[in-house]
Amino acid sequence: MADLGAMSRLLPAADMPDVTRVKTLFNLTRPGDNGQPVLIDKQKLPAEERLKYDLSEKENGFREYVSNLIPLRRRTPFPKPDECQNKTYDIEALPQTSVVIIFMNETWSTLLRTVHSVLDNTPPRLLKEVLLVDDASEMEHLKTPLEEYLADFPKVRLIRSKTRIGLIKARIIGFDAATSSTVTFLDSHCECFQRWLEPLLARVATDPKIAAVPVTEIINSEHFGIENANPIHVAILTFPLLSYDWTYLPKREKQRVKSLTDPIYTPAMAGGIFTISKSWFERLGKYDPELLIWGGENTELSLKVWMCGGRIELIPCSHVGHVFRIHTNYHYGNVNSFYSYHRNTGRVANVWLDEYKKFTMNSDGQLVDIGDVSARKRLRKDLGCKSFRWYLNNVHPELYIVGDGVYSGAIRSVLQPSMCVNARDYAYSVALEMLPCNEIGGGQLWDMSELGEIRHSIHCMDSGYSKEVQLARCHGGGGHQAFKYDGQSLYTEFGYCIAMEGNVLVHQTCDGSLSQQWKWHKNREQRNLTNHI
Ligand code: LR7
Ligand code: MN
Repeated sequence: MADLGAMSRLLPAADMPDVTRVKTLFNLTRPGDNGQPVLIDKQKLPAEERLKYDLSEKENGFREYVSNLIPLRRRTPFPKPDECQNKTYDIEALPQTSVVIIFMNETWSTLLRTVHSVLDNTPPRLLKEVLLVDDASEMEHLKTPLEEYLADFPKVRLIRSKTRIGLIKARIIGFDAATSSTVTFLDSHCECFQRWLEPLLARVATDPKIAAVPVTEIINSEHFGIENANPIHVAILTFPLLSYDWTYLPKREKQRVKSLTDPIYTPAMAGGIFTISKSWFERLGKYDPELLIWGGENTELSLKVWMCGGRIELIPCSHVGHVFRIHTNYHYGNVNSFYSYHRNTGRVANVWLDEYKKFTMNSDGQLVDIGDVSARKRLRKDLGCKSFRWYLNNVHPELYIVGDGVYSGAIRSVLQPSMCVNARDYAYSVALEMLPCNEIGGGQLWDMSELGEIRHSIHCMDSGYSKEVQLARCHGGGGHQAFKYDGQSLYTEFGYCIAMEGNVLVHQTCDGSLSQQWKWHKNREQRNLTNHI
């Protein structure tokens, strides 16, 4: 558990950088303007400043010292791709939104920069209110100083939770207090780009069952530069943790969209930043209120939006920056992060995954108790939602479920049947090796995915590096990571056979020899990847 004493320190005065001094020292005129990084050579800082500099990362998981050098109001970039410049929106015709920002022990500058970036980059007509929900923070600056600061901003309302309730319930409180027809959620360390909201509202106005997600850009945790990345990445689900990962645009979406600015159908979302119709979120049962501090709610929402008749769209012309912390700065109250995460995802798996729940970590409460999910199951039934298999076939055909590959398990040599392909240490840039079969899985559990990848978790066999077959991060793009298995030979898209040579895996011209033959368990048929919603 984190050190509470350190976190409830008095801010901002004591730990604030000597801004004028540092600005002069590094010749900074408008630090961070337009999302530019603020580069500080720590060695050139006076000793007492260096101390604050060092401490600020330890306490927050990001360099608060640098954040404090940047004005609370800074300009943010105009989103890429450049085609977004030509888009126009009829402000009078769009619905209003209530922006809900939940926070717990957030630093002064990151929280207020979030608020100002909303106020500065949103047409006033579209912004009904900004609801700040304080999840029982302890830091002093979030008490009276925050109230005094916000008094100047009539659209901003502060709601306090007396007890620590976690981010999911905090969001529900903000949602319930919202008075407009759409609600937009943000984390407490975000910065909205110019014209971020209009494209989101335009989609929700078109179809209220669309949950509209902006492109998440990285605000660097060291120098606070904001990326303006292009091309964009979409979120996909990951098993067995029921989390998400970022990946390139799936091929079928590349084919479906007509322009770079078209909404992209995305099977999942990171969870913290999106716009949704108030009545649709309400009908979907908001979030499971039994979810604890952190995690799982993003998967719950991703699945139920799709399975219950809606759609998640990633909107290329809407961008929001988010500070990705290096480590968490908050404690979990009377639970811990392990308990919270696995209880939450265990509940989600039991309600939404049907027969696929067995491929997740806490499907039967084997790690931590998941409580009673009957009310959430009833909700799903009442809403008449589709099955997880439907989601798999129609929304997320490329989803890789560990243990559920077309072929799955150990890949055993026919030449030496006691030897199996092994992904020891998941090391990249070295040849994959053969080791005695361990019969338990671990580094010897391989799945062939729908895309023909030979996967071990997020790692894939890759034939693009050398004569030896190596392991690389899966990229989902086929090519050197696509293979075929005919029940005997394992070969690349380019026609080379995978062979055992000594104790490593190599590519060879196929000749039918025993060293090129493998045993691998067939688990199921290939899915039909063509029938997309
Ligand atoms: O007990 C808590 N109470 C809170 O109010 C714990 C956190 N919070 C607040 C916190 O101040 C922040 O505003 O909740 C928000 C999210 O907490 P973070 O910033 O510690 O989480 P994260 O950014 O690491 O986590 C991502 O996954 C979470 C899973 O539950 C939530 O869905 C977060 O909203 C989500 N963040 C995003 O989607 C931001 C963009 C991409 C990323 C990461
Ligand atoms: Mn966050």
